Amino acid sequence: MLVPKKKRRSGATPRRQPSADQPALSSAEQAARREQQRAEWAAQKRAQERARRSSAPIVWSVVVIGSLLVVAVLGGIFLVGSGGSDEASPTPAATRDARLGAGDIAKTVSIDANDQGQNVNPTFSMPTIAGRVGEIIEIKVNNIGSVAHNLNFAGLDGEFGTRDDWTTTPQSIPAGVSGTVLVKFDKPGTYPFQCDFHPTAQQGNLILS
Ligand SMILES: [Cu+2]
Repeated sequence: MLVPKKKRRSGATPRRQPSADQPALSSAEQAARREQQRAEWAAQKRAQERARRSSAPIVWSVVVIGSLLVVAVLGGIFLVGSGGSDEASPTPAATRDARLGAGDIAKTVSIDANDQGQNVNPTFSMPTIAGRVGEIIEIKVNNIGSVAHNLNFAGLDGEFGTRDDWTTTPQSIPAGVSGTVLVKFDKPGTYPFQCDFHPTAQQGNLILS
């Protein structure tokens, strides 16, 4: 059987070209050879098709994994850019209040905010803090409870929720996380603080002499 040339798959070239010094083949031999070649091309095409199909899921997996990696990397950059992950810094750095002036921290006090693990009886472990007038006091608030807490000073006006409050960073400390607030008062006195989420139960005083 003769296969017209134009019906052959474009781009496919016979593997064996008869060379000039080979004896001429009979038409039956030529036909047999063409038939064999055609079968080879068909087999080749099927093999390519199989390879393409079996590699498609792999290609998609690579694309999906690659996309996830890009998202993860960008997420990491975003976290670092927005102040670092919890691992890097359990206590986020507070923006320094201009009222603190240029002085150094004179004293650091650590307080636990607790709620018995059940949002019950919210307390500060140390409701009374003593200090000196004019010194910068750093108060670290460790939330060992089950819900968000914070620590907020009423400030010079003695009222909570006003502009002269001194509040932890973050303003809402999630369970298991620590926050920090720096305070400085230039007059002796008793300065009340509270947790804004439990203002009637969770209170304390800073007493400056
Ligand atoms: Cu609280």
